Amino acid sequence: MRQNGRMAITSVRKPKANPLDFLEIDSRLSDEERLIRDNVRAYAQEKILPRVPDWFEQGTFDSRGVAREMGQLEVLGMHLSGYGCAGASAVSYGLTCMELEAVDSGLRSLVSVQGSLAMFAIWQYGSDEQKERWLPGMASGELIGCFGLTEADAGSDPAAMRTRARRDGDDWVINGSKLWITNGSVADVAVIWAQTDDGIRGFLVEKETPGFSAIDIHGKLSLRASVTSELVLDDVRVPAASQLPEASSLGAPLSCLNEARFGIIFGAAGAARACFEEALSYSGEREVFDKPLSGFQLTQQKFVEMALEVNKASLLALHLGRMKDEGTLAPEHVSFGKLSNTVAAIGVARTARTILGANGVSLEYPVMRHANNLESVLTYEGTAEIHTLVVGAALTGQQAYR
Ligand code: TGC
Ligand code: FAD
Repeated sequence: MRQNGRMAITSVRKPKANPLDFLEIDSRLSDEERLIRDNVRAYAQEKILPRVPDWFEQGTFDSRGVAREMGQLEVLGMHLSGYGCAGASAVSYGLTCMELEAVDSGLRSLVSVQGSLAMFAIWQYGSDEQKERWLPGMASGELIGCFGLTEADAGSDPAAMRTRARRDGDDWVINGSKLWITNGSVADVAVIWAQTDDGIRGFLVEKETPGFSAIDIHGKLSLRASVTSELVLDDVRVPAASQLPEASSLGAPLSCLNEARFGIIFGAAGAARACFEEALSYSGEREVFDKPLSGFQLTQQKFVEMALEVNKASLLALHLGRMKDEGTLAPEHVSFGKLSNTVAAIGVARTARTILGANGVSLEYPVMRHANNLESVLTYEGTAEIHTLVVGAALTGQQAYR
């Protein structure tokens, strides 16, 4: 029926499904998990999100202040037990990463590197003295850590690292450099992985140690609200007690990566959800050709495709989280999740961006910021190609990355 030359909008059946939780994944969470998730969501959305666009535009980040806030929220190393850590479940930690990355990947990065890389390395491979010295302060956010594995010529292949530690009496002397290190210049302690005569070992290097310096990397078009640095180690002398005693091969840093990659599985789903929700809200208000953008078939197809990806990513994250809590999660499962969810998230972010038209390229909306961030997320913690090869090896029994 036409009214005033326009087609009247006929009544539509009120949908039963909640567009923001289509598959009712929330109902699969425990009350405690929901409570933790809701607390983190409220804090991140109300207190952190308003500051992110400025940081992103300036290419700065209040690492010290945000670390303290995250410490107060009890999310730093929250999946670890003792030493001031919250001892939460893997799912609760994952949901936390989801909410942090729904705000910005840089925020989740700070928490991942602190809790899953630096703190986990000390918690899993450190001496009692090292744990007492560092973990409580890192859990509270008073102390910041970074994780130095990547080098200019050894990214996907960390076994090729050139940084070397040689024994000299009761000390170790470390020479080399690390590149692309999150939290590098703000860290009080750097976990440095280096070759020794006995293979790869880990060392805790304090910020003020002579010969150690950190130089920030500028000009990033991604993760702009995150500090990324080069670390230089020029005859850095550390006592024997700075070595992580339980780390005896490349397997040690790679096991830390499992922890951080796990957080990214949830985090990427959070970034995707944020883009989907922004586009959904925008398209309901934006009128084109005399009706809401959301009423066009082409737009709806985009929403359906995004909803499939966001829901599948969230389900996958939850499934892998449950496996981790049960103790059945293997590294290849983590690779499967990191690969699947980062690829899905970047696709959702790009599609959501198209729905916002020109506004989509503006920092006033979060979508292109997420899309740009996700380029780093696709690359760090093992590139999409490396995780493809890990899953490929698990499927075929043949390693193809060498
Ligand atoms: P390969 O010979 O396969 O293994 C060496 C030893 O490590 C063990 N291993 C693992 N252990 C635990 N977890 C894993 N995921 C493991 N993968 C391998 C393996 O069993 C072996 O143990 P052992 O006892 O026999 O010595 O090692 P490879 O040199 O052939 O390399 C394998 C490959 C390519 C999969 C690995 O090098 C890799 O994962 N490369 C990607 C590197 C990467 O992800 N770098 C990330 C740097 S940190 C970062 O990006 C932080 S960004 C964080 C943020 O800001 O959020
Ligand atoms: P390369 O290894 O040179 O890879 C280049 C391309 O070659 C990629 O597409 C890769 O997938 C492909 N490739 C590599 N090997 C193969 C193969 N066998 N077969 C087919 N294709 C292959 N590192 C840290 O240690 N600590 C940090 O805190 C940290 N933070 C980071 C923060 C940011 C913002 C970024 C961007 C990176 C960070 N990284 C960090 C480094 C990150 O882990 C590496 O960039 C990543 O592992 C890839 O290494 P690369 O950049 O040297 O790429």
